[in-house]
Amino acid sequence: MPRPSIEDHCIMSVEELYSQATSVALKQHPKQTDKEIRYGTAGFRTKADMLDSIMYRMGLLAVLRSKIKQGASIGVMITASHNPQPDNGVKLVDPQGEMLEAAWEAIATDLVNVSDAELGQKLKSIVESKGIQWSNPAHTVVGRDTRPSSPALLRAVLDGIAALKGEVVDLGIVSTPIVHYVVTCINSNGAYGQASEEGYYKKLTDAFKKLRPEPTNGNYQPAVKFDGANGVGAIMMRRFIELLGPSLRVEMYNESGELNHQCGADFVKVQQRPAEGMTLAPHARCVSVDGDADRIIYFYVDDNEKFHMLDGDRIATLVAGYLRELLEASGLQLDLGLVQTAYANGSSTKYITEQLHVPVACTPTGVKHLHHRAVDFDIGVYFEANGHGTVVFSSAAQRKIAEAGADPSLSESQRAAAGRLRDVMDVINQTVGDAISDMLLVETVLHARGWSIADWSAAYSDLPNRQLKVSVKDRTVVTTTDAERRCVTPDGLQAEIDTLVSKQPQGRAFVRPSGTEDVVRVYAEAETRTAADQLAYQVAEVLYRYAGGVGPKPTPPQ
Ligand code: 16G
Ligand code: MG
Repeated sequence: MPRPSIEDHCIMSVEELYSQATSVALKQHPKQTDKEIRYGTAGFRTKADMLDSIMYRMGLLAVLRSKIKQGASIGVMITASHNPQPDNGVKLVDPQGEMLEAAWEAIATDLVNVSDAELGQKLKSIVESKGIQWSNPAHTVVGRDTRPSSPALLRAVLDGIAALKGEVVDLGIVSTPIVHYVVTCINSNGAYGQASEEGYYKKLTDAFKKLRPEPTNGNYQPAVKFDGANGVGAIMMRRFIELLGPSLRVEMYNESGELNHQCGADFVKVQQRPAEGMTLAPHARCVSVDGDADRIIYFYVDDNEKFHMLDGDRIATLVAGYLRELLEASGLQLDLGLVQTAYANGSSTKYITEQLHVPVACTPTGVKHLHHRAVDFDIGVYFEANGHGTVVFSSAAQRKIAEAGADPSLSESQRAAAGRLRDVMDVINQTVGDAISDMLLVETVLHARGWSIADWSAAYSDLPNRQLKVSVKDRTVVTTTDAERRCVTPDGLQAEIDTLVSKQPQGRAFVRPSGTEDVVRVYAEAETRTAADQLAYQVAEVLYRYAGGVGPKPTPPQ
């Protein structure tokens, strides 16, 4: 559509803007289906050819969201993360770089589901019910992943922003964490860093290089094999390689084939095998990121070609253990904690609480839950087992760390530890899980410890575990409590699970309805592979009976 001029802005009334938004929808971005779609934990996500009208409306919504936040920048990321290439999606980023506020998820759902003819009316009712000041400015920051469908969907978002006369910064092809970073920088007036893609690379790599004047240390070798999932992570990594120089040698794989196909963090985690297309070597550190580079999994093969995976739990324990050490060495009194979900391997929880003495909190699945809990600590480390996570520092903690680095009353070694903590903080993208920032953080800790990947893996042994899914008539009949570790309904199901679990040494199991698929998930772990498989099957079987299973019954492990 032709972009309205400044004069239009002055003369068009709000009512005219609502009707303009409706007419652009009708003419250029008509609604494609009457099937309801919901803004879920990862925003809207579906087949790319069903998304044009949704993208347009999310452009409209980003403008309203910015206005209600007094003109603060709002991010719009076009991506479907680890989903197959034909999918796409969109999510909004709030002013501090956090996920969209829950109440606005419902507004987003409402806005994309009304008919084109009712669109103007819907906008009006959002503006009026939320008391949005129309005279406030609106700023947005837009990014997209490498999917072939993304440029056309971007145009729809831009049309939505233009229809309500919002300003836009288009970052082009970037990772999801870069959008979160830039939004945070703009809204903090640069306090978090320089508000550009280049500013992001520079902040992370400068801090990383400072932390390792010598690239080698003990068993640590500065080389990784990087699986870019054929996506934006590979493009970003090319830029990192230029800036990292000899401090870290990165061998690139999966840069330009079909997105996420037989590679990437989700493939490695779910299939429990190396990404395809990589040349493996015994004990070489391999890193897989997902399609929008906000998740990371490490893995390696040993001398017997056995596959070993180091997932989000491993990263969380490695990082939390190191931060605790730096806190002790600096004498800083800050409260450090780790946030996990029920999926965290029992061995990781035991290791971090009993051996490293870091307290652990558990929240329901979904990044926003972990993030919210993590900010209750002075320093909160949070990771999902699937490799999404980061570390957040309270503003008081950041101030104390900075002051301690220059405090003459502290010993030289205390000041050095505080200075290190400050540089470690700069390697971390605190705004959201960030695959490449997390990788630099892991490399920093392994280097500091002089550890090879096998040394890291030897810290503790994971309990064998198994995940299954069960289809039921209505998955909402399964409700949970205690951070999804126990189920409340259907009546009697939890008692059956308790009985099954009590028969397995180190047994643990839970069931929860998926937030992204029409299934109920089962997780079980136990002392042996056979016991874990058996327990998962037994729990799936009682779940099928109690929750109205449909389709094939769970089958016993072979
Ligand atoms: C979403 C969540 C992810 C969670 C997954 C669980 C975000 C950004 N993403 O992808 O954190 O692990 O859902 O899926 O929050 P499930 O409910 O189907 O098991
Ligand atoms: Mg992702």
